[in-house]
Amino acid sequence: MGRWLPMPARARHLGMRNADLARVFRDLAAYLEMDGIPFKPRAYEKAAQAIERHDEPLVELYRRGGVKALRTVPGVGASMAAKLEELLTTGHCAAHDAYRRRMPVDLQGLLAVEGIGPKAVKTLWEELGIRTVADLAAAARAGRIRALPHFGEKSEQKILQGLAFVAATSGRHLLCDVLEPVEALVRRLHAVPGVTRVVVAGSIRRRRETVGDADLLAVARSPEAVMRAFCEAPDVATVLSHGETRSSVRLVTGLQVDLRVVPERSFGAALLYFTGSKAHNVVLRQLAIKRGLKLNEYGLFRGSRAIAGATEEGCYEALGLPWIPPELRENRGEVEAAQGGHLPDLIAHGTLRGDLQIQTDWTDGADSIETMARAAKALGLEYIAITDHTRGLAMTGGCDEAKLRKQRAAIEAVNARLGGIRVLCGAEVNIDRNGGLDLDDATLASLDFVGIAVHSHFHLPRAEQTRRIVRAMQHPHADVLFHPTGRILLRREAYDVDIDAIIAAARETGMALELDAMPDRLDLRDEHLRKAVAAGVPIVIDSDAHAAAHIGYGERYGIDQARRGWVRAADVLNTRPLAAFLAALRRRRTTGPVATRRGAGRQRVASRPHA
Ligand code: DGT
Ligand code: CA
Ligand code: CA
Ligand code: ZN
Repeated sequence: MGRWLPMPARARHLGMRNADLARVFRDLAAYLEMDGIPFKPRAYEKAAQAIERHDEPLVELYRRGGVKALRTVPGVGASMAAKLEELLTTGHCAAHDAYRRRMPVDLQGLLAVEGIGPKAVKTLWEELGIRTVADLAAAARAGRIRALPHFGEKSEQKILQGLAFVAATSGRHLLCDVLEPVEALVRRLHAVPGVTRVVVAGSIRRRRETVGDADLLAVARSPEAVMRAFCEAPDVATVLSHGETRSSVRLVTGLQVDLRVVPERSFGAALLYFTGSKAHNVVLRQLAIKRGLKLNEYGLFRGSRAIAGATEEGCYEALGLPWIPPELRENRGEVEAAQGGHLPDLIAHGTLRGDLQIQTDWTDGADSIETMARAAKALGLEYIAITDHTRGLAMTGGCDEAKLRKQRAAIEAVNARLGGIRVLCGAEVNIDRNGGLDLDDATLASLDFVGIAVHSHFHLPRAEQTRRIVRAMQHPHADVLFHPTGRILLRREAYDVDIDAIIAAARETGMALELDAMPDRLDLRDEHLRKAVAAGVPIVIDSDAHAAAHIGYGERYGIDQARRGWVRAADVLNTRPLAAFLAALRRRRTTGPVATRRGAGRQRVASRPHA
């Protein structure tokens, strides 16, 4: 339901995605408006919307039916279809390129500022040479905009307000959306002769869930050649600055990318500096000062002599520290832990053995039980749990008791057909408004694995929401709380819930908490994970897959997020082999009433090393 889905792999490799095509059309609409051409701007704007909303990638549509098929998209006329064909076959559009040469400004960036329309962009460019949002901010602050024709003190004020809003609310991207274009850029730069290193630093290297901009570092014999290749890369929409050792561009996706070329002897210091976080850097610099040293992006210096700088390890070592994993570099106690020799042994990629939240075509998933099982097996997983929705979620065709009995038979048939992976019977049981579950106890008891989740009444007051969820967690047949926060990144806030109370309840009841690895969800922020693990609460990392292509999310995004939360493999139930996993589930450990077993599960889970 409205989940983030990746582009089908086929379309991605064949060139422009619908979003890219729509962006070019939006640019054209703005350029046409600047030229004062009537009607056409609206037509291009409307076509851009239709292209963006079109379910099938236009590249597929074009391959099936050529230009004629493109004209079936609402609002796309003959000349637009010709432009789409040009874009799909060459990656360029001559008309668009000509406009961009005439007015090389960060068009979409500027238009995103409230109060700036295409005509204003044109005037700002022609009168003041404004190309970027940063140029605009500088001009507005200097009071240069009020002097322009058709502008005034009031519009300057409005622009300043618009800029403040843009700075505060937008401009961040999901990590999952930036990884691929950034990696493509890295590969391109690697291919430039004389380039010995290209790496990603900044928040991407720290694997933050959202990213402001991308920071690349390179070591190269000829910095000019790298800079040229960077600024001329096919994904680049606008060159924001082009210098000898530093350039910035905006990609067609709107992501800003900064590239710096550094000398080999400074590479480690530069990587350390530009990986950040800023707060981590500040602590390291203070440590250096205490030792009579100076740390900056060029190296670690005693007086004018560099004592480290070529490698990150060397810099840390000279500061008396072991190397600290980038995911921990947020100044949340990692430097102290490093000094004390107790950095966590972070969960590694490739350690998950099972995936525990999987929806199928029995409810709102796209694929069959068998397809999901085969996909999981292909990725090397040992077990999965099918957790379709329950009847409380009527719009998904949620399962009732009878449907779950039928599904068990279907799962057993798949297990009989398919060796090498075990499919468990589970459910994502709906928590009702009062904390009750929508399946009877006998059915819950018959399942191998029970996740419970809130899917409605997101806006209850905090105390009520917390009480409701805690009550559901006390149900003796529940193993894990799915969607502990319900947030959707950059779109929907978490429910107002007392996460400390949820963690305390998990600790008391022996429940596990889910790290949902769907990359626009990641229920459980880094700090939540850290608190949960510190409390001895077991974690489950799962993909929340609604299609076979999602099964890898636990490995890709879940582990990254877990590492940011100081999670070790032993803290995660599904790093265990099947038998140990099943034995560690709350249902297997809880013989009597939950209340008499307080804390027992916690100790076993926390103290037992990863099998
Ligand atoms: P983002 O882009 O908002 O997701 O976050 P970052 O961490 O990538 O931040 P960014 O791109 O502004 O800068 C990259 C790194 O460069 C940052 O993590 C630390 C370093 N850095 C930037 N400005 C400063 C600064 O003024 N002082 C120090 N110590 N480090 C800085
Ligand atoms: Ca950055
Ligand atoms: Ca940056
Ligand atoms: Zn679903």
